[in-house]
Parts: sequence; structure tokens; C-alpha cells
Amino acid sequence: MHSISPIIPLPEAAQTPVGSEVYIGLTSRPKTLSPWLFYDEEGSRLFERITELPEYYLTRTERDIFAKHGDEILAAASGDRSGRQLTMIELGAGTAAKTGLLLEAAVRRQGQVDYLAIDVSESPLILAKERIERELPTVTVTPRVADYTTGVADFPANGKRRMVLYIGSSIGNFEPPLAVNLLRDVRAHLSPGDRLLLGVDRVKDRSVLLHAYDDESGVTGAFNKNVLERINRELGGNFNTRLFRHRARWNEEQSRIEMHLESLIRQHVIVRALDLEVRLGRGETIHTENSYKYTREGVVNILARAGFCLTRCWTDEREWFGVYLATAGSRGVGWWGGDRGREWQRRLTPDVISAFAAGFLFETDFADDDSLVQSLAHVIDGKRGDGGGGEGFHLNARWSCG
Ligand code: AVI
Repeated sequence: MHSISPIIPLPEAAQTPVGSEVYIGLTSRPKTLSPWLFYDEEGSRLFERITELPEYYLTRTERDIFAKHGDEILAAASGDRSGRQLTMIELGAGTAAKTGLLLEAAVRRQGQVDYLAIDVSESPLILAKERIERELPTVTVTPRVADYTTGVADFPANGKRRMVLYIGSSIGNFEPPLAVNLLRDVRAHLSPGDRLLLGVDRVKDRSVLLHAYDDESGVTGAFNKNVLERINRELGGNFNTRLFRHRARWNEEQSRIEMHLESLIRQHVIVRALDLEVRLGRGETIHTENSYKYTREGVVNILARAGFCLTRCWTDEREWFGVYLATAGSRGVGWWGGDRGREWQRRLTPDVISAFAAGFLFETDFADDDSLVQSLAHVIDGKRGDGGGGEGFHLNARWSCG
């Protein structure tokens, strides 16, 4: 006879987005809490303060790149010769503070600009619309409240070239395969030749990185601990944040900064609305955030796997932050025989081949060997074969940047 253990239904609060995330995270091993939980009203306010900290160079450096190269970025995105007009779309726009510099450059270039600002919370979007339309009257701002991390809805198609902005190194808060999925979803809503402008923090000296995520004035620590306060406020938790220490670690192997909350003593915490008792050992941590740092090659790789190729990149003098202009590729099939085929075969790397999973192919004009070799990272599949012209190498997928 089989004994069937009764299924105990989870409390209702565990079925809300916040409740289920907290329930799953705090019953996992090791314990985790998703970084999106940081951003309630208090967390968003603390994040704004982080962006002004002397140690947190990311926001300032990216803003300086936009201030210095805004016109060049817009010229490259429009395409120098065609001078096509751009529609701008921003994921996670917030108050669109840095975007203002790019919008100004777009106004200088094309006069009128349509700007679709997407964010999960409505209030910063309303502020952004009000401010931008007052300061730049030829910009039309359309706010859209949506969670782009669970899929983007259609982008406006008004015959203009579209440029999606995903700045602030927000892509760094996703595991690389999820980052590729997110960008692939964006790619699926674009046409060949549309653009993506990605702002990504770079790998650098570990002490610079650690200070950026563990500042002297303790704002990042308060931001991290606010997730426990949020659980107390919204789910009836009894976390005592003084019994936790904010920890920032550099994980070299994974190329990421990790944020943790370390329990200073052995303790039990109750989360009433979830009917949950959480036991923490002394020194045990709750992993709250990853912030991946990328080399230029790393960015090219995730772009290629998502169906984009790198068009141009800008950085600051210290090369701490990168702004990458990428182009949505198109599909095609090509055949290379003889020496040229063998040359390609030698240069294929597993990363490049894995990009084949993206399923995007393109047709090249094969005119220029040098540029083919330079854009090697965009080769996404290679197979030995006979294309009808004898022994050769069949590359049946490659990105076009054209
Ligand atoms: C939003 N995101 C890009 C920030 C980052 O740098 O990963 C979040 C942050 N966490 C601690 N400080 C800032």
C-alpha cells in the first residue's frame, strides 16, 4: 500500500510575485533573494543615491561617454550616408536622466524624435515625460508600464529605423544565458538594420569594483539590507537588519561582483504571511545580487548569440565602461570552399559555434575577405562538407553587420 502525503497548500501570499520569490529564495540552498526585490520605493530612492556616490563610477562614466560622444553615437546609429531618422525605445527607462543627452543629440540631428520609455513603475515615467517634453519640445515621449524582463511587446513600426537603449549596465544583473535570452527577445521584435545601444560595465581592477559595491558611507549596505526591511513591511517578517552584514565579493571565475547578506549569529526569522521559519547559521549568507562585468569580447559574444553584431563601441579614458552600438542581423546561407573555407574552420571557437543556437543566418556578398575575418565572432556555425565545388567548408550561418 502506498502512503500519499497530503499536499499542504502554500499560503496565499506565497502566490504573489514578491511572496513566491521570497518563499523560493529563502527555502533554497544556498539562500537567495532576487535583485528585483530591491526596488520598492525606498530601494529605488537608495539606488538613486548609489548612482551619486564617489565610488560608484558606472553612472557618471556612462553619462560622460554620452556627453562626449552623443553626436557620434547618433550619427553611427542613423547610418552616415542614409541619415535615416531614428525612433528611440528605452528598456528600464526610469526617470531617463542620462537618456536626455542622447535625445538632445537626436534632436540636433533630426529635429523631431519619438521616444518610447518602458519601465515597470509608472511614477518615474510620468516625471520623465513631463521633464523631457518641457526641455526638448520636439521629442514626443510615450510612456509604457511593462516588465520587459518577462518579454517585450511590439515596438513602434513607423517606417523609421529603431534604436533600443539598454543602458546603465542593467544587463549585468542577469546570468549570461538569461542576458542572451533577453536580448534575443528584443532582437525578435526588431528588423534587420535596427539598432541596440547597450551600456555595460567592464572587467577592471578588483579593488575599484569592490569599493563601488561597498562604499564608505554605507549606502550600498543600506540598499542591500532594504530587501529584508521590505520583507518585514510587506510579508510580516521579523528580520533584525543589525544582525546582518553587507558583503560584496569579486568572483573572478564568473567575472561578477556578488552581494550577500551575512548572518552575524545563528538565528531564526519568521515571515508570517508565508508561514515560514527561516533558520540561518552564523556566517551563512543570503545571496542577493550578481553584477557581471564584461570584456569587449564578452559583449560581442552575447550580442552574436542574441542575433546582433557589433557596429561600434565607445569607452572612457580609463576604459572602465563600454557603450556598444549593435545592429540586428539578418538571415542567409553561405558556402566557402578551398583555402578560404579552411581558414574559417581554423578560426571557429566553441563560443562562436554556440551562437548558432540563436538560429539567425545571413547572406553575405563575400566581397571583402578582411572584413569577414575581422567579424569572425559573428560566424555562428560551421560544418565540413561539399558545396558542389569540391572539398570545402560549409559555413551556414554568419552575421551581417552591413
Ligand atoms: C542596476 N544595476 C546595474 C546596479 C549594478 O551596478 O549592478 C545595481 C547595484 N547594486 C549595487 N549597487 C548598484
